Amino acid sequence: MINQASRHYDAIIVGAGFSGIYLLHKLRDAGFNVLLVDAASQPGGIWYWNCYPGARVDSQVPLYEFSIDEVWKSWTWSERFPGWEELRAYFRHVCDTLDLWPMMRMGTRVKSAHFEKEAKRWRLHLDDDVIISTQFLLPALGFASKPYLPDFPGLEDFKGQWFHTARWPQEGIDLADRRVALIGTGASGVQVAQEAAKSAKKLTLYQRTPILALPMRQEKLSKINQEREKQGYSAIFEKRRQTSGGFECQSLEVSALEVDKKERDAHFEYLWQRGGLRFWYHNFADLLSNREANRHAYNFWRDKVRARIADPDLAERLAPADPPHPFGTKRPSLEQGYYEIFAQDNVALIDLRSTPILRVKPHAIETVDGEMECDLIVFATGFDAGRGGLSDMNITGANGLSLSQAWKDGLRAYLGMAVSGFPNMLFSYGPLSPSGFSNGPSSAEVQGDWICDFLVWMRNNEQDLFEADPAAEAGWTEIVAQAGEMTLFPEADSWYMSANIPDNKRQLINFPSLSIYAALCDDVAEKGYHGLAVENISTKETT
Ligand code: NA7
Repeated sequence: MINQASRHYDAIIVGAGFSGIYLLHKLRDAGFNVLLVDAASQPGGIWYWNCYPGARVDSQVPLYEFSIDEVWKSWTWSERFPGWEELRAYFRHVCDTLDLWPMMRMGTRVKSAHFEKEAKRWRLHLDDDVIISTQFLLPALGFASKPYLPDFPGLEDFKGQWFHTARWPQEGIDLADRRVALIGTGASGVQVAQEAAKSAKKLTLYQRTPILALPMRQEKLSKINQEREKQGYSAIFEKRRQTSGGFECQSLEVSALEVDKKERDAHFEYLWQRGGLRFWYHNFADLLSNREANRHAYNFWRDKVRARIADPDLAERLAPADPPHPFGTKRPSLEQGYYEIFAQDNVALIDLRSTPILRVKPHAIETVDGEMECDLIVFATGFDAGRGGLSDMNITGANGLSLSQAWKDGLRAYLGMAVSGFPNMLFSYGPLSPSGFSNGPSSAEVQGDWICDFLVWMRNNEQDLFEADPAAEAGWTEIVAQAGEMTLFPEADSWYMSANIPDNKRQLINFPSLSIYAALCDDVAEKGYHGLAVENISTKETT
């Protein structure tokens, strides 16, 4: 039985990760009647779904947290790069501290959302058959909410267990003494591999493209040291909004080609020793735009990694003489002893470029070289990034067109937030914004502040309907494409290019700089939110 709309809200947020929680906090404080809905039973976004062994964040403390004073002042991390359990606990702390629970409806999936043209409001059908409505719809699904499962023939007949890393059972899976087949070597694959190698009877890692992984340099954090470091937090939080990646610093202004080898290697070495993603975001100015500069970085990385691998064949597969793609155009991951696991007797690497998978058999994976038995298959094969989760929400706009249909020829969105034909909808952390390229909380706060300011502006100006202007939307989509052309990103078959999903249109799905993005959004706001047509429904005045 369907319960008709029992509640109408000013705004409904979908998603309880960083972007959704931040929006909830901001909009509640701004006086909006707001509800947050999430399919997960606990907040945390990807840290709810990605609870596989070893799952942890690749941004170091204090970058990967909210800049909200009462939250960070009352929270202490135990590790420099926290794991999923601690991240989940952090989200509970955020909701407790900000008293957000009463506005959260967890464990509820939005089955569909459609814009009612007459009533000029969004109606949401929830999976418990409740229907709710809202003036503003704010999907905040993250870029990685729809896992990608390649279509390997025979999987349905597999007699063991199989899981995607992003749909790991909440009760956990013991890897000890299992014969684990792991497909994929992105950030998730590396983390699972490191854990599985410790206890699995056999770990077979199926690699299509070698990951260009960087040393994490994990550290335990003491409360007392952290309290001392907190004196610098406000400055770091301010700074991270002003950098291209949302980190505490960004690329140097100097080209890798302007300095001699000694100086260049000294900087590479400095970044390497400091660890984390710095080799990616604090490198030379042209790391991601000049092939020669990029090659210097790759060669440095390759030689560092090869020095850790005794077997030359293995070294060539994990760190090839020539780069599989320009360094950093696929997301590097962080590793803790990843390259050493391949020397263990219980670990094997299969290179799918020379040895493709033919099919899954009831107890094995068959490649062109024969069968390798396994009783657990782990798919660390990534996501339909950016668009997948939004498409699955079955969003239908004012003209009866679904968002998937609207995007069939490619993604388009004004400022990476608003889509023409979908009035009163803004997504945070969505495609064509800096989301995938930048540190999550930094981007979530920049967009969350902007969205909240805009809705307050609408209220103050007695406007209640907005929609992206198609020309402005096309202009923004072109800006993102052009920004991409200035970089080496188009050279990789990455999820950044939407090239990891067979049928998606190849296009850069993220704006490549958070600081420039924030400045452009601020400019739009200062000029009266141009590019967004606004309307007062009662008086029908349009600006
Ligand atoms: P990623 O980074 O998208 O990695 C997916 C991995 O799966 C990658 O190694 C892919 O190889 C591999 N893959 C994908 N499809 C296949 C098929 N059909 N056969 C074999 N291998 C395949 O996902 P993650 O979950 O690791 O990380 C997602 C993001 O989370 C990450 O970028 C960070 O921002 C955090 P490929 O490279 O395409 O050859």
